[in-house]
Amino acid sequence: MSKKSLASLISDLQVWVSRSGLLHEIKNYEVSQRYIHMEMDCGEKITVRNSRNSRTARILRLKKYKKPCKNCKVSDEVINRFLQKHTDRTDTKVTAFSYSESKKKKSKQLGHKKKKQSKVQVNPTTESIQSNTSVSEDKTDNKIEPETFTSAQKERINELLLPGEKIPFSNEPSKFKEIESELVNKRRNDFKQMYENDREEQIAKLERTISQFFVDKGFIEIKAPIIIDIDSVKKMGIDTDHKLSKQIFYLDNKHCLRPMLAPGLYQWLKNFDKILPDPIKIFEIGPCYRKESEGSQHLEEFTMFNFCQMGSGANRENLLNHIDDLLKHLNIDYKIIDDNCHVYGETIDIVHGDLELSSAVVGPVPIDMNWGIDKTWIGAGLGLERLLKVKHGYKNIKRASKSHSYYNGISTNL
Ligand code: ATP
Ligand code: 9VF
Ligand code: MG
Repeated sequence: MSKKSLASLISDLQVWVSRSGLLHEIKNYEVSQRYIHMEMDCGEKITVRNSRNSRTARILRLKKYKKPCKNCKVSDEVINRFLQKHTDRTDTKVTAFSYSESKKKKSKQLGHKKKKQSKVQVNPTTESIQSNTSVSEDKTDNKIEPETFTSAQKERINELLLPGEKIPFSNEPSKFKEIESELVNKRRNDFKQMYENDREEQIAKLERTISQFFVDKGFIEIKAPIIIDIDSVKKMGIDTDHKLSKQIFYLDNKHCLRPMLAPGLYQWLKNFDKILPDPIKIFEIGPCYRKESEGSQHLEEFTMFNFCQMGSGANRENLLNHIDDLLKHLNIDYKIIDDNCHVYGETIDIVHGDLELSSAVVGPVPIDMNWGIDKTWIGAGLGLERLLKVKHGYKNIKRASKSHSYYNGISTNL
């Protein structure tokens, strides 16, 4: 018997249990691809992962709560329905680092969530990023009439358009060549302008911005090898027979490309612990590699920023403050979702819409032992291409990737 999805539990029960055990009545809720946004009768708003393995789903199935929320004025009828309604309780194995419904459908391996309860905060001071308007690179939401252009022509126009840019001229089939040549000219012009005025590559520039910001915050920058020992992946709890090891690029029987920065950071924490004063604050920005099957949000080669602080000040509040400082500095709006993953257990995920920007952790965690680390720590990993996707409103993360097809989000096929 399979477990009910969280969305159907919520639809059946119309209640939610907070971390402190308060039973809330749901006023309204909205299900998006990966998250469920809920508003309680008391006014509290929360976003949780839409996963049948989340803390919320588990608690709803187990029907555990301490007391009803006074401000929700939960009726006896609602409480009785909650207590009496049958819900499935078959245990499901969670095998990857993180896990989500959408990932499961696409048989994703190294996404890794077994979800947990959530508390949402919206950064109120930053402005939302405008996404594309009438014509975009996403074939599904542009205004190019399907019968007007062939799919190859549509693809070509979308490739040449910038996010939010409107198609020039009319969209009659006879005009395709004209439109294409107009767009090619515009893009060539953009490149000339960039060469004249700017000359900075967006991933490199973002790396410099983040690096400077964290150096100024007292973190020391490190660079660790990209080719790593398979043993160090094992020390992260990922064995070769582990499902998520399928996402790792193995080079030979001893080495692989790093899928994350943590192994290098653990090593540096250990080294610096004998040398530097408390707290040890370090970070790295660099390439990571994962075999991925998903399209618009995943790259197989991407750039991770991971900071961590070990010793004093290693608490949730400081962790969230560091992330908030950075995302405010980058002017990126976000929400916080409490989550769960296989490498670290509980995580705090930072999301923009349905896109995960970061997973953050408050240590210690059991795998610390494998690295000889026995102090408290906080840390978070953020993907630079995902930050660029949000910042520039790219529909597909490929525009932000290291590639020969786009430079700073502009097609080079001109
Ligand atoms: P997702 O669930 O979206 O697959 P994840 O939870 O597997 O991501 P983490 O291991 O938490 O990712 O990595 C930290 C951050 O690195 C993510 O929040 C994301 O910003 C970025 N990241 C991870 N995998 C990729 C990828 N394949 N392409 C681009 N960025 C990625
Ligand atoms: C949290 C995301 C264990 C003290 C050396 C640093 C962290 C970040 C998780 C990342 C990962 N971990 N992609 O570790 O900061 O490792 O999966 Si440390
Ligand atoms: Mg994550």
